[in-house]
Amino acid sequence: MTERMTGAQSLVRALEHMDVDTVFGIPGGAILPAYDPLYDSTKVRHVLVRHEQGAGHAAEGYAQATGRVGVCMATSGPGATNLVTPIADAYMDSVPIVAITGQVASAAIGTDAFQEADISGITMPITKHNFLITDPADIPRTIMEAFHIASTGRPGPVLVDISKDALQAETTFSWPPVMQLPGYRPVTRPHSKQIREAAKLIAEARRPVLYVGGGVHKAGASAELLELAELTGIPVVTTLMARGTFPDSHPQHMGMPGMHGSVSAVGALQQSDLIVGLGVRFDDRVTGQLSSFAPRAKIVHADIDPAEISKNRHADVPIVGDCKEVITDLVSTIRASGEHGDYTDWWTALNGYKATYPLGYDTWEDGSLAPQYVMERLGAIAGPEAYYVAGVGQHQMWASQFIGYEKPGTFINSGGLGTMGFAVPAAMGAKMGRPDATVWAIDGDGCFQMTNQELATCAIEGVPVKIAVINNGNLGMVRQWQTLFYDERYSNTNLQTTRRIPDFVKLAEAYGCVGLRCERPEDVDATIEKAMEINDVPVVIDFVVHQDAMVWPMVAAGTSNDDIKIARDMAPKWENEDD
Ligand SMILES: Cc1ncc(C[n+]2csc(CCOP(=O)(O)OP(=O)(O)O)c2C)c(N)n1
Ligand SMILES: [Mg+2]
Repeated sequence: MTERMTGAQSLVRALEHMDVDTVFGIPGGAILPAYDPLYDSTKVRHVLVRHEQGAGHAAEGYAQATGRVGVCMATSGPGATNLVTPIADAYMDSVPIVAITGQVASAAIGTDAFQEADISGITMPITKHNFLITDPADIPRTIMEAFHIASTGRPGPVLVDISKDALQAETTFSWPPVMQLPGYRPVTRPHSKQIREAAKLIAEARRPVLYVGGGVHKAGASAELLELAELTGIPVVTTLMARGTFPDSHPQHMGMPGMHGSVSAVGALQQSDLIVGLGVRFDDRVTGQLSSFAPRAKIVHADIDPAEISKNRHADVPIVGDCKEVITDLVSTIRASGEHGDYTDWWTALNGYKATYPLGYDTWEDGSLAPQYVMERLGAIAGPEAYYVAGVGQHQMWASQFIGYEKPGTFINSGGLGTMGFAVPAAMGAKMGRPDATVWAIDGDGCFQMTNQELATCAIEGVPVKIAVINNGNLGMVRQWQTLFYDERYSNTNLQTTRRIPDFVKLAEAYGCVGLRCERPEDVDATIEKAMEINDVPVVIDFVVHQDAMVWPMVAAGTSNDDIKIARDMAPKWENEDD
């Protein structure tokens, strides 16, 4: 049935048909026609944020916690450009979001009209796809296409920019529209010959590793991964984007690889003779210096995006496909062959690394708080069912290392872009997507000062997130690099939060949240427990920690993984050095 309505009404109707329940945004002139019918929608809840960057990260948090498409909305010009950072963030981490922006009237496009910015041009390299609509008849079909593109194949952000006159004009609406995407056909079924090749290499290998990335959870394949790991007995490493996809407590788990990975995970990759990469991209933060990465390893690389395969490291066996199908096929092929590799010596070496180089940290004699201890207690008290959403910096790495993840998707962070300010709005989006779950943001004092205004949104909209600010008074991760590589010359990294500017407890209270402070190890449990008991308003804990805590292990940027340090000037002793 076709109905007459405005383009704006057809936009809202299309969102309702796509089962959108939450949109994060801020109105303005060009998008205003869309906000009028939105006012009447009983299905779509619009959440008025305080900054469009918050809308974008909230959409990402919502998407990552639910597996559904997150939606954000902004006006033209500055509203749209404020979405650029979260769009780039979603692109780097393959997060399915749809960003809807108003554009100046079609006749004014290209004239430097008031609040005009070419947002489709600006976001061309950071969106999976984007659209500029000037004909209202295109709105329903384009919305359906945008959701389809964002959520299928390798997920990612899609922008839909709609000119104001297209929103205002009369059009006809009918549902469902017919999508017109003839060139878009993501390959999900892996090639059986490639699967057999991979199974053969696995049986022949002596030192194999399953290198697991964000793509495995995105494919919903953590159960299949567990089956593959236990069937073959191969050790598993989980990247920053895959923490929780394989349980941390599992004896086959070696930890996180990369710049701040564990010795066992980094060593496993470096010394392997076969890396089975699943939904990974051989990112520089994992490989270190590429030319010396895992020099003796053959590579099986499975990914849904063919552009990832052999991008950084040549794949001996490339497999294009959805990780769930790839892993399922690998399991059945290996099972049918009945062949098993012998990894006994390999496990002896790896268990040695695990026992000799566990993750550890310094405690402080002056009685001040070690940030890593805060993470350990938070993980223990909030438990594996909670969601943990990190900012970017030292606290992010400690959150990855010391909380302990058992469930897929429970650690949400900005991996690829490394966006300070991600945590508070992303935690808000995660909590709105999973209202029954406990959602903890773990933020730095620097990051928190970039997007904490969304605490107002949380308090007013009734989104009781919990925020642990790891307050070391500094842009700690940058300060760590200055300690190690710039002769302790601390240029512009001291935020002077020790002067309580701002006072995070008062700031929380000003935003209608509960503010707590914790400065000593003996108060950590009681403070976290108090926060766990408050479920009607957001809670912020100011954890004042020692400013000199460092993230270890570390592979210095651009150096070889073989040169990983477990503390300043302290390197592990590798098994093969004796060979
Ligand atoms: C938007 C943005 N600007 C700058 C950086 C560079 N950067 C990376 S970590 C970091 C320090 C973060 O400080 P804080 O939030 O206090 O976290 P800490 O490292 O102290 O735990 C900076 C400035 C970044 N990642 N993102
Ligand atoms: Mg800091």
